[in-house]
Amino acid sequence: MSTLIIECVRGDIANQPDMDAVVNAANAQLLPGAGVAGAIHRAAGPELADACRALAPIATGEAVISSGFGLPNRFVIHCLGPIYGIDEPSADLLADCYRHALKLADDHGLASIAFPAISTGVFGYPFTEAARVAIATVMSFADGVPCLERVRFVLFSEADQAEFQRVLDEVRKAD
Ligand code: AR6
Repeated sequence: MSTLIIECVRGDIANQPDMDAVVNAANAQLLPGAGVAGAIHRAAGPELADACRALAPIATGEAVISSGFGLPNRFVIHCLGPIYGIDEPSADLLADCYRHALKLADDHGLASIAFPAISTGVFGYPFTEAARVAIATVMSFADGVPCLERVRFVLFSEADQAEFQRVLDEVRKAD
């Protein structure tokens, strides 16, 4: 029986000081972008982009790990989510992001990881569908990540946080 704590909060993914790692909703080149990627690179400083050069490019569904540099977190795990309507099968590719990020965190002995809602901004993934994939994937993978104690989803708006919480409660009830 897994004891993994899954929680969702409203906040900024670049300001989660109690987490060992934060996840970046990256682009293939791991360059600073808009949204999550912009916030993470701004907070981490230019050293992160330098470190990312050696790790890029990454494929859709893949995850790679770097130091957190100026962030309060030891690590950043960079995931490339699917562009909705283009990268198919989108649900499988989105689930791959979460699975690969959790595996990397566990392989590095991390106890906590914070995710944004990957692909739901610039990449256009419908929010509720993406929340279902994210939650179902983390729950189904919980037993395979013995080091991890806490997974936090960080949602940017109050409406997104409320919707994510609703889906989390729904999935828990059905479990
Ligand atoms: N903290 C938490 N969530 C945030 C933040 C933040 N600081 N900023 C935005 N969000 P996006 P994607 C939410 O576009 O869809 C980038 O430019 C946002 O409201 O960051 O995977 C990259 O370079 C949305 O719900 O990521 C890629 O090219 C979610 O985070 C591309 O966009 C994801 O939005 C990736 O697109």
